[in-house]
Amino acid sequence: MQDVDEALILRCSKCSTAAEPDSNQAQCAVCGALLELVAPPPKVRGDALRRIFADRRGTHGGRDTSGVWRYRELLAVRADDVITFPEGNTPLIHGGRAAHWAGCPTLRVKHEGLNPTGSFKDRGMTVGITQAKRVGAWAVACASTGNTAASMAAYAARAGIPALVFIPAGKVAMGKLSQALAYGARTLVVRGDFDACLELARRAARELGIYLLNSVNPYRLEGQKTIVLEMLEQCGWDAPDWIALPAGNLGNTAAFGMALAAARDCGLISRVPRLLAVQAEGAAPFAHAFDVGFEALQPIRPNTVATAINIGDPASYDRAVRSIRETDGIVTTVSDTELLEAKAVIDAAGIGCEPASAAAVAGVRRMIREGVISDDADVVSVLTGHVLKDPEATVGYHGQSVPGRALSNPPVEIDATIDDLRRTLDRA
Ligand code: AN7
Repeated sequence: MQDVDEALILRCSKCSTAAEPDSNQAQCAVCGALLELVAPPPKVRGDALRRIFADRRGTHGGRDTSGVWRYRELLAVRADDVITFPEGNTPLIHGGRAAHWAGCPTLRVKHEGLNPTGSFKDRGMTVGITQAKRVGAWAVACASTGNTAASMAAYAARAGIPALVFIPAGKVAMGKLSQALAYGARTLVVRGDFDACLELARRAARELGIYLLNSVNPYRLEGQKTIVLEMLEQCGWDAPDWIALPAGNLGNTAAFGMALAAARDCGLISRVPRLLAVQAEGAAPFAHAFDVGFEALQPIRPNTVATAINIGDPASYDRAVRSIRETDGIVTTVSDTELLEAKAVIDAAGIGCEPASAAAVAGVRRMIREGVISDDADVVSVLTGHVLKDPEATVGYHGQSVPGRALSNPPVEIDATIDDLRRTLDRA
Protein backbone atom coordinates (compact mmCIF):
# COMPACT_ATOMS: atom_id res chain seq x y z
CA MET A 1 0.00 0.00 0.00
CA GLN A 2 1.30 3.43 -0.88
CA ASP A 3 1.10 5.10 2.50
CA VAL A 4 4.03 7.44 2.05
CA ASP A 5 3.82 9.01 -1.32
CA GLU A 6 7.12 10.26 -2.73
CA ALA A 7 5.38 11.22 -5.95
CA LEU A 8 3.28 13.97 -4.39
CA ILE A 9 3.13 17.01 -6.66
CA LEU A 10 2.06 20.58 -5.88
CA ARG A 11 1.18 22.58 -8.98
CA CYS A 12 -0.84 25.52 -10.19
CA SER A 13 -4.48 24.64 -10.77
CA LYS A 14 -4.50 26.90 -13.85
CA CYS A 15 -1.11 26.93 -15.60
CA SER A 16 0.37 23.76 -14.00
CA THR A 17 3.59 25.47 -12.89
CA ALA A 18 5.17 23.24 -10.24
CA ALA A 19 5.78 24.31 -6.64
CA GLU A 20 7.55 22.68 -3.69
CA PRO A 21 5.01 20.50 -1.75
CA ASP A 22 6.55 21.45 1.60
CA SER A 23 6.53 25.19 0.98
CA ASN A 24 4.18 27.63 2.65
CA GLN A 25 2.85 28.72 -0.70
CA ALA A 26 -0.81 28.79 -1.68
CA GLN A 27 -0.64 30.74 -4.92
CA CYS A 28 1.16 30.17 -8.20
CA ALA A 29 4.33 32.26 -8.51
CA VAL A 30 3.59 32.80 -12.20
CA CYS A 31 -0.16 33.42 -12.56
CA GLY A 32 -1.41 33.82 -8.98
CA ALA A 33 -4.02 31.03 -9.16
CA LEU A 34 -4.39 28.62 -6.22
CA LEU A 35 -2.16 25.56 -6.07
CA GLU A 36 -3.41 21.97 -6.00
CA LEU A 37 -1.94 18.67 -4.87
CA VAL A 38 -1.72 15.73 -7.22
CA ALA A 39 -0.76 12.13 -6.45
CA PRO A 40 -0.59 9.10 -8.74
CA PRO A 41 -3.89 7.15 -8.86
CA PRO A 42 -4.11 4.34 -6.26
CA LYS A 43 -2.98 0.89 -7.35
CA VAL A 44 -6.19 -0.67 -6.04
CA ARG A 45 -9.62 0.21 -7.40
CA GLY A 46 -13.30 -0.62 -7.08
CA ASP A 47 -14.19 -3.47 -4.71
CA ALA A 48 -10.64 -3.97 -3.45
CA LEU A 49 -10.47 -0.30 -2.44
CA ARG A 50 -13.92 -0.44 -0.85
CA ARG A 51 -12.77 -3.40 1.22
CA ILE A 52 -9.68 -1.55 2.47
CA PHE A 53 -11.86 1.35 3.65
CA ALA A 54 -14.41 -0.97 5.26
CA ASP A 55 -11.79 -3.08 7.09
CA ARG A 56 -10.25 -0.01 8.70
CA ARG A 57 -13.58 0.78 10.37
CA GLY A 58 -13.10 -2.19 12.65
CA THR A 59 -9.82 -0.93 14.11
CA HIS A 60 -9.21 0.81 17.43
CA GLY A 61 -6.85 3.75 17.80
CA GLY A 62 -4.55 5.41 15.30
CA ARG A 63 -5.19 6.97 11.93
CA ASP A 64 -7.48 4.23 10.64
CA THR A 65 -10.14 5.32 13.15
CA SER A 66 -10.23 8.76 11.53
CA GLY A 67 -12.93 9.40 8.93
CA VAL A 68 -10.29 11.37 7.06
CA TRP A 69 -7.12 9.27 7.08
CA ARG A 70 -9.09 6.08 6.47
CA TYR A 71 -9.55 7.26 2.87
CA ARG A 72 -5.90 8.19 2.34
CA GLU A 73 -5.54 6.30 -0.96
CA LEU A 74 -7.79 8.97 -2.49
CA LEU A 75 -6.06 11.93 -0.88
CA ALA A 76 -2.97 13.61 -2.29
CA VAL A 77 -1.18 13.62 1.06
CA ARG A 78 1.50 11.88 3.04
CA ALA A 79 -0.12 9.94 5.84
CA ASP A 80 2.75 9.38 8.28
CA ASP A 81 2.87 10.98 11.77
CA VAL A 82 -0.65 12.36 11.52
CA ILE A 83 -2.23 14.65 14.10
CA THR A 84 -5.72 13.24 14.45
CA PHE A 85 -8.46 13.59 17.06
CA PRO A 86 -9.85 11.42 15.31
CA GLU A 87 -12.34 13.37 13.23
CA GLY A 88 -15.04 12.51 10.72
CA ASN A 89 -17.17 9.39 11.32
CA THR A 90 -20.24 11.65 11.21
CA PRO A 91 -23.71 10.19 10.82
CA LEU A 92 -25.81 10.13 7.67
CA ILE A 93 -29.41 10.20 8.88
CA HIS A 94 -32.94 10.78 7.64
CA GLY A 95 -34.00 14.42 7.90
CA GLY A 96 -37.20 13.63 9.82
CA ARG A 97 -39.68 16.50 9.69
CA ALA A 98 -37.08 18.64 7.90
CA ALA A 99 -37.33 16.23 4.95
CA HIS A 100 -41.08 16.78 4.76
CA TRP A 101 -40.67 20.54 5.19
CA ALA A 102 -38.26 20.55 2.24
CA GLY A 103 -40.75 18.59 0.13
CA CYS A 104 -38.25 15.76 -0.27
CA PRO A 105 -39.55 12.87 1.85
CA THR A 106 -36.35 10.80 1.57
CA LEU A 107 -33.96 13.69 2.29
CA ARG A 108 -30.94 12.62 4.31
CA VAL A 109 -28.49 14.84 6.13
CA LYS A 110 -24.80 14.25 6.76
CA HIS A 111 -24.11 15.92 10.07
CA GLU A 112 -20.62 17.39 9.94
CA GLY A 113 -21.46 19.43 13.04
CA LEU A 114 -20.69 16.25 14.99
CA ASN A 115 -16.96 16.58 14.38
CA PRO A 116 -14.65 17.18 17.40
CA THR A 117 -14.90 20.99 17.30
CA GLY A 118 -18.41 21.04 15.89
CA SER A 119 -17.85 21.65 12.19
CA PHE A 120 -16.56 20.06 8.98
CA LYS A 121 -13.42 22.17 9.28
CA ASP A 122 -11.78 19.46 11.40
CA ARG A 123 -11.47 17.24 8.33
CA GLY A 124 -9.26 19.71 6.53
CA MET A 125 -7.51 20.78 9.70
CA THR A 126 -6.13 17.35 10.62
CA VAL A 127 -4.38 17.31 7.24
CA GLY A 128 -3.36 20.99 7.38
CA ILE A 129 -1.90 20.78 10.89
CA THR A 130 -0.12 17.52 10.09
CA GLN A 131 1.56 19.33 7.19
CA ALA A 132 2.34 22.40 9.33
CA LYS A 133 4.06 20.14 11.84
CA ARG A 134 5.94 18.32 9.07
CA VAL A 135 7.40 21.54 7.70
CA GLY A 136 8.26 22.78 11.21
CA ALA A 137 5.94 25.82 11.18
CA TRP A 138 6.70 28.13 14.13
CA ALA A 139 3.12 29.42 14.11
CA VAL A 140 -0.10 28.88 12.16
CA ALA A 141 -2.70 31.46 11.17
CA CYS A 142 -6.10 31.74 9.57
CA ALA A 143 -8.77 34.29 8.77
CA SER A 144 -12.16 32.97 9.71
CA THR A 145 -15.86 33.53 10.08
CA GLY A 146 -15.43 31.38 13.18
CA ASN A 147 -15.36 27.66 12.49
CA THR A 148 -11.92 27.52 10.89
CA ALA A 149 -10.60 29.51 13.85
CA ALA A 150 -12.16 27.11 16.36
CA SER A 151 -10.83 24.07 14.52
CA MET A 152 -7.35 25.44 13.92
CA ALA A 153 -7.07 26.57 17.54
CA ALA A 154 -7.85 23.06 18.79
CA TYR A 155 -5.60 21.18 16.37
CA ALA A 156 -2.74 23.65 16.86
CA ALA A 157 -3.03 23.12 20.60
CA ARG A 158 -2.89 19.33 20.10
CA ALA A 159 0.21 19.77 17.91
CA GLY A 160 1.86 22.28 20.24
CA ILE A 161 2.06 25.02 17.61
CA PRO A 162 1.12 28.65 18.48
CA ALA A 163 -2.04 29.78 16.65
CA LEU A 164 -3.11 33.20 15.41
CA VAL A 165 -6.68 33.82 14.24
CA PHE A 166 -8.10 36.84 12.44
CA ILE A 167 -11.85 37.22 12.85
CA PRO A 168 -14.19 40.02 11.70
CA ALA A 169 -15.34 42.25 14.58
CA GLY A 170 -18.95 41.65 15.60
CA LYS A 171 -19.51 39.01 12.92
CA VAL A 172 -18.52 35.78 14.63
CA ALA A 173 -21.02 33.60 16.52
CA MET A 174 -20.38 33.29 20.24
CA GLY A 175 -19.79 29.53 20.29
CA LYS A 176 -16.96 29.85 17.78
CA LEU A 177 -15.32 32.85 19.42
CA SER A 178 -15.43 31.07 22.78
CA GLN A 179 -13.71 28.03 21.26
CA ALA A 180 -10.85 30.06 19.78
CA LEU A 181 -10.25 31.67 23.18
CA ALA A 182 -10.64 28.42 25.10
CA TYR A 183 -8.23 26.44 22.92
CA GLY A 184 -5.66 29.17 23.46
CA ALA A 185 -5.34 30.83 20.05
CA ARG A 186 -4.13 34.42 19.93
CA THR A 187 -7.41 35.93 18.77
CA LEU A 188 -7.30 39.15 16.77
CA VAL A 189 -10.65 40.85 16.25
CA VAL A 190 -10.21 42.80 13.03
CA ARG A 191 -12.10 45.99 12.23
CA GLY A 192 -13.25 44.79 8.82
CA ASP A 193 -15.13 41.92 7.20
CA PHE A 194 -13.93 38.35 6.52
CA ASP A 195 -12.48 39.30 3.16
CA ALA A 196 -10.29 41.94 4.85
CA CYS A 197 -9.24 39.34 7.45
CA LEU A 198 -8.17 36.91 4.73
CA GLU A 199 -6.17 39.59 2.95
CA LEU A 200 -4.39 40.39 6.22
CA ALA A 201 -3.76 36.71 7.04
CA ARG A 202 -2.25 36.17 3.59
CA ARG A 203 0.08 39.13 4.08
CA ALA A 204 1.04 37.88 7.53
CA ALA A 205 1.90 34.53 5.98
CA ARG A 206 4.04 36.12 3.27
CA GLU A 207 5.80 38.75 5.35
CA LEU A 208 6.05 37.08 8.76
CA GLY A 209 6.53 33.49 7.59
CA ILE A 210 3.50 32.16 9.47
CA TYR A 211 1.99 28.95 8.06
CA LEU A 212 -1.43 29.80 6.57
CA LEU A 213 -4.24 27.34 7.24
CA ASN A 214 -7.14 28.86 5.34
CA SER A 215 -8.73 26.66 2.68
CA VAL A 216 -6.44 28.32 0.12
CA ASN A 217 -3.99 25.84 1.66
CA PRO A 218 -4.28 22.81 -0.66
CA TYR A 219 -3.82 20.30 2.19
CA ARG A 220 -7.05 21.52 3.79
CA LEU A 221 -9.09 20.64 0.71
CA GLU A 222 -7.63 17.13 0.54
CA GLY A 223 -9.09 16.47 3.99
CA GLN A 224 -12.45 18.03 3.16
CA LYS A 225 -12.83 15.61 0.24
CA THR A 226 -13.60 12.91 2.81
CA ILE A 227 -17.01 14.43 3.65
CA VAL A 228 -18.12 13.12 0.26
CA LEU A 229 -16.09 9.89 0.38
CA GLU A 230 -17.50 8.91 3.77
CA MET A 231 -21.01 9.85 2.64
CA LEU A 232 -20.71 7.70 -0.49
CA GLU A 233 -19.51 4.77 1.59
CA GLN A 234 -22.49 5.25 3.94
CA CYS A 235 -24.73 5.18 0.85
CA GLY A 236 -23.26 1.75 0.02
CA TRP A 237 -21.41 3.46 -2.87
CA ASP A 238 -24.81 3.96 -4.50
CA ALA A 239 -24.45 7.70 -5.16
CA PRO A 240 -27.39 10.02 -4.43
CA ASP A 241 -28.84 12.18 -7.22
CA TRP A 242 -27.93 15.42 -5.51
CA ILE A 243 -25.58 16.64 -2.79
CA ALA A 244 -26.57 20.01 -1.31
CA LEU A 245 -24.16 22.19 0.63
CA PRO A 246 -23.87 25.77 1.88
CA ALA A 247 -21.32 27.87 0.00
CA GLY A 248 -19.20 30.72 1.36
CA ASN A 249 -15.50 30.83 0.64
CA LEU A 250 -16.11 27.84 -1.71
CA GLY A 251 -13.45 25.50 -0.31
CA ASN A 252 -16.02 22.77 0.23
CA THR A 253 -17.62 23.20 -3.18
CA ALA A 254 -14.14 22.81 -4.67
CA ALA A 255 -13.31 19.78 -2.50
CA PHE A 256 -16.61 18.02 -3.24
CA GLY A 257 -15.98 18.16 -6.99
CA MET A 258 -12.46 16.81 -6.47
CA ALA A 259 -13.76 13.94 -4.33
CA LEU A 260 -16.47 12.95 -6.79
CA ALA A 261 -13.99 12.89 -9.66
CA ALA A 262 -11.63 10.71 -7.60
CA ALA A 263 -14.43 8.31 -6.58
CA ARG A 264 -15.53 7.95 -10.19
CA ASP A 265 -12.00 7.51 -11.55
CA CYS A 266 -11.30 4.74 -9.03
CA GLY A 267 -14.45 2.84 -9.89
CA LEU A 268 -16.11 3.46 -6.52
CA ILE A 269 -19.25 5.04 -8.00
CA SER A 270 -20.77 4.56 -11.42
CA ARG A 271 -22.48 7.94 -11.68
CA VAL A 272 -21.63 11.35 -10.29
CA PRO A 273 -24.20 13.18 -8.14
CA ARG A 274 -25.07 16.77 -9.04
CA LEU A 275 -23.94 19.46 -6.62
CA LEU A 276 -26.36 22.06 -5.30
CA ALA A 277 -24.39 24.94 -3.77
CA VAL A 278 -26.54 27.29 -1.72
CA GLN A 279 -25.69 30.85 -0.72
CA ALA A 280 -27.49 33.39 1.42
CA GLU A 281 -29.13 36.07 -0.72
CA GLY A 282 -27.07 38.80 0.96
CA ALA A 283 -23.76 37.02 0.30
CA ALA A 284 -24.20 35.42 -3.10
CA PRO A 285 -21.38 36.36 -5.48
CA PHE A 286 -21.05 32.72 -6.60
CA ALA A 287 -24.79 32.42 -7.38
CA HIS A 288 -24.71 35.69 -9.31
CA ALA A 289 -21.76 34.44 -11.35
CA PHE A 290 -23.57 31.15 -12.01
CA ASP A 291 -26.56 33.10 -13.35
CA VAL A 292 -24.35 34.63 -16.05
CA GLY A 293 -22.60 31.40 -17.02
CA PHE A 294 -19.60 32.08 -14.73
CA GLU A 295 -18.56 34.94 -16.98
CA ALA A 296 -16.91 36.76 -14.08
CA LEU A 297 -16.89 36.95 -10.29
CA GLN A 298 -18.15 40.28 -8.95
CA PRO A 299 -17.06 40.60 -5.29
CA ILE A 300 -19.77 42.12 -3.08
CA ARG A 301 -20.16 43.55 0.42
CA PRO A 302 -21.80 40.61 2.21
CA ASN A 303 -24.71 40.81 4.64
CA THR A 304 -26.46 37.74 6.06
CA VAL A 305 -27.46 36.43 9.50
CA ALA A 306 -25.60 33.24 8.57
CA THR A 307 -22.25 34.67 9.69
CA ALA A 308 -20.33 31.52 8.65
CA ILE A 309 -21.01 32.30 5.00
CA ASN A 310 -20.92 36.10 5.22
CA ILE A 311 -18.22 36.25 2.53
CA GLY A 312 -18.10 38.59 -0.48
CA ASP A 313 -14.97 37.56 -2.38
CA PRO A 314 -14.63 33.75 -2.26
CA ALA A 315 -11.05 32.49 -2.51
CA SER A 316 -11.73 29.09 -4.10
CA TYR A 317 -13.95 30.49 -6.84
CA ASP A 318 -12.11 28.98 -9.83
CA ARG A 319 -12.01 25.47 -8.46
CA ALA A 320 -15.63 25.72 -7.31
CA VAL A 321 -16.68 26.69 -10.83
CA ARG A 322 -14.94 23.55 -12.06
CA SER A 323 -16.89 21.46 -9.50
CA ILE A 324 -20.24 22.87 -10.59
CA ARG A 325 -19.43 22.42 -14.28
CA GLU A 326 -18.10 18.86 -13.88
CA THR A 327 -21.12 17.71 -11.87
CA ASP A 328 -23.74 19.54 -13.92
CA GLY A 329 -24.39 21.38 -10.68
CA ILE A 330 -26.47 24.38 -9.70
CA VAL A 331 -25.89 27.41 -7.49
CA THR A 332 -28.88 29.03 -5.84
CA THR A 333 -29.77 31.44 -3.04
CA VAL A 334 -32.14 31.55 -0.08
CA SER A 335 -33.24 34.49 2.05
CA ASP A 336 -32.29 34.87 5.71
CA THR A 337 -35.96 34.23 6.58
CA GLU A 338 -35.91 30.94 4.65
CA LEU A 339 -32.66 29.71 6.17
CA LEU A 340 -33.75 30.59 9.70
CA GLU A 341 -37.01 28.70 9.15
CA ALA A 342 -35.03 25.73 7.82
CA LYS A 343 -32.84 25.87 10.92
CA ALA A 344 -35.89 25.91 13.20
CA VAL A 345 -37.27 22.81 11.45
CA ILE A 346 -33.93 20.94 11.53
CA ASP A 347 -33.51 21.87 15.20
CA ALA A 348 -37.07 20.80 16.06
CA ALA A 349 -36.37 17.47 14.33
CA GLY A 350 -33.84 16.86 17.10
CA ILE A 351 -30.96 17.15 14.64
CA GLY A 352 -29.87 20.76 15.10
CA CYS A 353 -27.40 22.87 13.13
CA GLU A 354 -26.13 26.42 12.76
CA PRO A 355 -27.80 28.92 10.37
CA ALA A 356 -25.36 28.51 7.44
CA SER A 357 -25.87 24.74 7.44
CA ALA A 358 -29.64 25.16 7.24
CA ALA A 359 -29.24 27.23 4.07
CA ALA A 360 -28.55 24.02 2.14
CA VAL A 361 -31.83 22.43 3.22
CA ALA A 362 -33.68 25.68 2.43
CA GLY A 363 -32.03 25.54 -1.00
CA VAL A 364 -33.29 21.99 -1.56
CA ARG A 365 -36.82 23.14 -0.71
CA ARG A 366 -36.55 26.04 -3.12
CA MET A 367 -35.28 23.83 -5.97
CA ILE A 368 -38.07 21.30 -5.40
CA ARG A 369 -40.68 24.06 -5.38
CA GLU A 370 -39.24 25.44 -8.62
CA GLY A 371 -39.28 21.97 -10.18
CA VAL A 372 -35.50 21.91 -10.68
CA ILE A 373 -35.18 18.91 -8.36
CA SER A 374 -37.96 16.31 -8.44
CA ASP A 375 -39.58 15.41 -5.12
CA ASP A 376 -38.61 11.75 -5.46
CA ALA A 377 -34.94 12.55 -6.01
CA ASP A 378 -32.36 11.03 -3.67
CA VAL A 379 -30.85 14.07 -1.95
CA VAL A 380 -28.21 14.36 0.76
CA SER A 381 -27.73 17.74 2.41
CA VAL A 382 -24.55 18.44 4.34
CA LEU A 383 -25.03 20.09 7.74
CA THR A 384 -21.74 21.87 8.20
CA GLY A 385 -21.93 23.11 11.79
CA HIS A 386 -23.37 22.24 15.23
CA VAL A 387 -26.48 23.84 16.78
CA LEU A 388 -24.40 25.17 19.73
CA LYS A 389 -22.17 27.25 17.47
CA ASP A 390 -24.59 30.17 17.25
CA PRO A 391 -26.72 30.39 20.39
CA GLU A 392 -27.62 34.04 19.69
CA ALA A 393 -29.29 33.05 16.44
CA THR A 394 -31.30 30.31 18.13
CA VAL A 395 -32.34 32.29 21.20
CA GLY A 396 -33.04 35.33 19.01
CA TYR A 397 -35.38 33.25 16.86
CA HIS A 398 -37.26 31.64 19.72
CA GLY A 399 -36.92 34.42 22.27
CA GLN A 400 -39.68 36.57 20.87
CA SER A 401 -42.92 35.78 19.08
CA VAL A 402 -42.70 37.18 15.58
CA PRO A 403 -45.69 36.82 13.23
CA GLY A 404 -44.97 34.12 10.66
CA ARG A 405 -42.58 32.26 12.92
CA ALA A 406 -44.77 29.24 13.45
CA LEU A 407 -41.96 27.26 15.03
CA SER A 408 -40.97 29.88 17.55
CA ASN A 409 -40.66 28.25 20.99
CA PRO A 410 -40.17 31.05 23.55
CA PRO A 411 -39.18 30.20 27.12
CA VAL A 412 -41.91 30.76 29.73
CA GLU A 413 -41.16 32.29 33.14
CA ILE A 414 -43.18 30.97 36.07
CA ASP A 415 -43.39 31.24 39.85
CA ALA A 416 -41.86 28.35 41.77
CA THR A 417 -45.31 26.97 42.68
CA ILE A 418 -47.29 23.97 41.48
CA ASP A 419 -50.32 26.24 40.99
CA ASP A 420 -48.52 28.52 38.55
CA LEU A 421 -47.13 25.46 36.76
CA ARG A 422 -50.69 24.05 36.42
CA ARG A 423 -52.02 27.39 35.13
CA THR A 424 -49.19 27.66 32.60
CA LEU A 425 -49.64 24.12 31.30
CA ASP A 426 -53.43 24.62 31.04
CA ARG A 427 -52.86 27.69 28.88
CA ALA A 428 -50.73 25.64 26.45
C1 AN7 B 1 -20.84 26.11 9.13
O1 AN7 B 1 -14.68 29.29 9.23
O2 AN7 B 1 -15.19 30.25 5.98
O3 AN7 B 1 -17.77 27.50 1.16
O4 AN7 B 1 -13.72 30.87 8.11
O5 AN7 B 1 -18.44 27.57 8.88
O6 AN7 B 1 -16.05 25.98 2.16
O7 AN7 B 1 -16.19 28.36 2.85
C2 AN7 B 1 -16.58 28.88 7.27
C3 AN7 B 1 -17.40 28.44 6.28
C4 AN7 B 1 -20.46 26.54 5.52
C5 AN7 B 1 -18.87 27.61 3.99
N1 AN7 B 1 -20.93 26.20 6.72
O8 AN7 B 1 -17.92 26.71 3.52
C6 AN7 B 1 -14.56 29.97 8.21
C7 AN7 B 1 -15.43 29.73 7.05
C8 AN7 B 1 -20.26 26.53 7.83
C9 AN7 B 1 -19.07 27.25 7.74
C10 AN7 B 1 -19.30 27.26 5.37
C11 AN7 B 1 -18.59 27.64 6.48
P1 AN7 B 1 -16.92 27.16 2.35
